[in-house]
Amino acid sequence: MPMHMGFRWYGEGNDAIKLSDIKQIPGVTSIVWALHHKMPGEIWTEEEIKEVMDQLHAYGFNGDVVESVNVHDDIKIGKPTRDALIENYKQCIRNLSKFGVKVICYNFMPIFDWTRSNLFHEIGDGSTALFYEKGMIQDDYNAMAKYILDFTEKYNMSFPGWEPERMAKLDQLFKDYATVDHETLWANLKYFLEAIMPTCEECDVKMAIHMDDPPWDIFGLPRLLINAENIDRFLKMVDHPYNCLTLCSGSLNADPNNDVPSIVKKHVDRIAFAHIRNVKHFDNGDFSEASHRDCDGETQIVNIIKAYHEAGYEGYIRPDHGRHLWNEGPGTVRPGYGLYDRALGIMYMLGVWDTLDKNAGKVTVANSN
Ligand code: CS2
Ligand code: MN
Repeated sequence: MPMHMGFRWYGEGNDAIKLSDIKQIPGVTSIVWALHHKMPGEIWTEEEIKEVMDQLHAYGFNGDVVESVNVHDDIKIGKPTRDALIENYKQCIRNLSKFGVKVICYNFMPIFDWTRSNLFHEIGDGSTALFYEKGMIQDDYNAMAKYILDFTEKYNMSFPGWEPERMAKLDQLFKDYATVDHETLWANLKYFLEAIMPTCEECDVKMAIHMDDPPWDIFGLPRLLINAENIDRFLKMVDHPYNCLTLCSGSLNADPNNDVPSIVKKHVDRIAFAHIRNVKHFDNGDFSEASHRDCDGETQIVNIIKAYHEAGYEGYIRPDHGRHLWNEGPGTVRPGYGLYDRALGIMYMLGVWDTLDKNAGKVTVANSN
């Protein structure tokens, strides 16, 4: 079985992109989805899950991968309330498995998900991309949250991990995390995973942790999934076949010392989900997201695809953030999640993949959805 090509979709009424648009991108079999209106800790009901699955199936897509079932802060902090929240998480796993879900992507970053200082940075050819200006993301977490929330409010959308309800309690959240250092966070992650692994095994659902983005501490908050050494530690800490990775090339390569192809080679059996994103670095530590073309960034996109191909990867793969092209801009596109650049990224990846198939004497079979 070859790898499965996926495309992230935010759902009916929550994404300007239609399933019928995605259907026209060659090779896509899997829609990566979520119930974006759910707060961390809430149970996803069977009815709600079925509704989305039916929409996906109507276009011949599978909904095997969910991104994300977000983990409640109390679990990350290790509050006494965590056990009840973990029970809810297990119930989500059970409910999702009833509709064929195989992989849950999640992250264990304190408070914030991916963090950028500019959502529409001009990169010089008329397109825009997510940008990280190091100097802007230092001490003032309120200013950064305000930048994101002003945007989401103005354009009437919400970003996963940046829920206004949580952001309204930002100072309290920072107080709650004050005692959570790296070792505490590792221990709380272990506690969470050990509690849910039996359910994952029973339900045949892999938990695939996303890399931290950017892969270093921000605003004094600890981050764990940041380099090869910590990935090794994570996989050994809970050495279970259902404890897997979402290996996000762009998140990791925001630190140019991270060599993603070597991590693919070492851990391919534990990579349930691959995110492919390219990053361009500047000497002062700033970085911009870039097209998937290898030479437009330093992430080694071709070597990454090659590493997956050589290892006979059979998991799920998707283009991660793309640039905004051809009239995609504030108000018409979800930052990082436009239609065109991600579609171009898929064609680039499949171009490399199919060439490798040919070189290896394999016949590439068109995906029958
Ligand atoms: C995603 C992450 O947009 C992105 O960068 O790859 O936000 C990812 O969905 C979460 O961290 C997973 O919980
Ligand atoms: Mn990613």
